Amino acid sequence: MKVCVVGLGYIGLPTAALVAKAGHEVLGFDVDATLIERLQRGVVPIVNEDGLEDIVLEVLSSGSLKVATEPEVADVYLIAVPTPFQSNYTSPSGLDYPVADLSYVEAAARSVAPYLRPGSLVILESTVPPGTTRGLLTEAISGKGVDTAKILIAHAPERVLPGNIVFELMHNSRIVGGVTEEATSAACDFYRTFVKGPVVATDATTAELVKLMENTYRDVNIALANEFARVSEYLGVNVWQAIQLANLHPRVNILRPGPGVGGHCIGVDPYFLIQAAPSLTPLVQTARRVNESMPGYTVQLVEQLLAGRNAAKLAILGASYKANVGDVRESPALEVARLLRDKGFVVAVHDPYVEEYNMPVDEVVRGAAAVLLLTDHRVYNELDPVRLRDLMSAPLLLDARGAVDPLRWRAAGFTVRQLGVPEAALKVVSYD
Ligand code: SAJ
Repeated sequence: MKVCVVGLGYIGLPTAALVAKAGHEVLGFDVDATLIERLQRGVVPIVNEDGLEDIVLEVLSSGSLKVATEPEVADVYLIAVPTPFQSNYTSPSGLDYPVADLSYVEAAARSVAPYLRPGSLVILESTVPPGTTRGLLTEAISGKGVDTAKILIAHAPERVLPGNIVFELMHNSRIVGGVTEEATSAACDFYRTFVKGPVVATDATTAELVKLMENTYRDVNIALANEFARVSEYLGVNVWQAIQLANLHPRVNILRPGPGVGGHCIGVDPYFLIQAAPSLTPLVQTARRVNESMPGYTVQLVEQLLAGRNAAKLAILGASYKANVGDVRESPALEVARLLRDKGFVVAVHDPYVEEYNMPVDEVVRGAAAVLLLTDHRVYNELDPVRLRDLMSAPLLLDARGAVDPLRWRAAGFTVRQLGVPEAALKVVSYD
């Protein structure tokens, strides 16, 4: 089949490459001319995704994937554009929460509309509020004069985990929901040509809700872990140990506390559910508030650790939103950096996965009064606390991910503060 993938970002590009590798003729379309030009030169902008660069380069050089700044006539259109939220929105009912910005979805639908023919299949992969595929997407197409009764329109939310995209794109199950049964069945047949996991049929609105339920489930559970961290500190208990013990129960799996929830999905998608049913989502709203409070709470821990010391420079290890990826969107680490700068600190940031922050750790840590481990990249396991201590103006460590062995750092002379571990415990075991 001829497939046109609209939007060549974190999802669109890997999907376009895999669809091409499965034997389809693929055109990747993106409005970003610089991106298209870079791809044409063989530059793959997504890093640290196993196998991705090889597959993209292979299908680009074989010609089964072409990229352009204009769409073309195709049998299948796959829309994978961003759906961020509009911040600072106050709803007519007075509730203050962000709502989805669907302008990219609308623009994508309008841009492919002139190329649609009776029987064309249009699949939306972007995460959207329930009702968008049947409503806004269909209306955007019909608004361009297309008879949508003759077009097959479906939603198949992407569900891959950044850091493991290629594997999950092929092996995860897919939930596919059409606006009509004919659209559902055509879209399912298409996914079965390149997905090895089960492809499950439903309707468009159910598929939209399923995706939001998945990410909201994770957000609420991370909020619970964060609440447990704060309660444990208050009660004088080590949360990491308590979670480990609770998780010995066969039906309990508590997630990990941290400095906040970042990325473009988990911290965003619950708002799409809130937007759809504001008075029915008190739990989801509270979870968002808990997770959004974590960067500020992390700053309080830093101030406690500094204990009134005259600290000018602080060093943050890890800028990306989670371990072992180079994506800084909505990163809690950068939010903590911003809050600390607002308080007058000089903040140096290190991250081996992010070009802007990829420099020797020593340079970032030199002269700092404290090291703040905010993203638990694997490489930080190899840090030598003795060497770092000699570079710093004071040997203080805040570990907001429960990632380091505090005894090893204390043995090197560090005062260690871990999120979810009370100050009292710190005083008892400290070497200084
Ligand atoms: N986090 C914690 N504690 C944890 C787990 C995560 O603080 O125990 C934090 C991370 O550090 C990060 C944020 O939450 O800042 C989100 O990370 P994540 O690994 O939970 O999720 P994402 O955003 O990388 O990917 C999610 C996935 N959804 C689910 O696991 C339900 C992925 O499958 C989706 O495809 C993706 O969102 C998406 O695109 O929607």
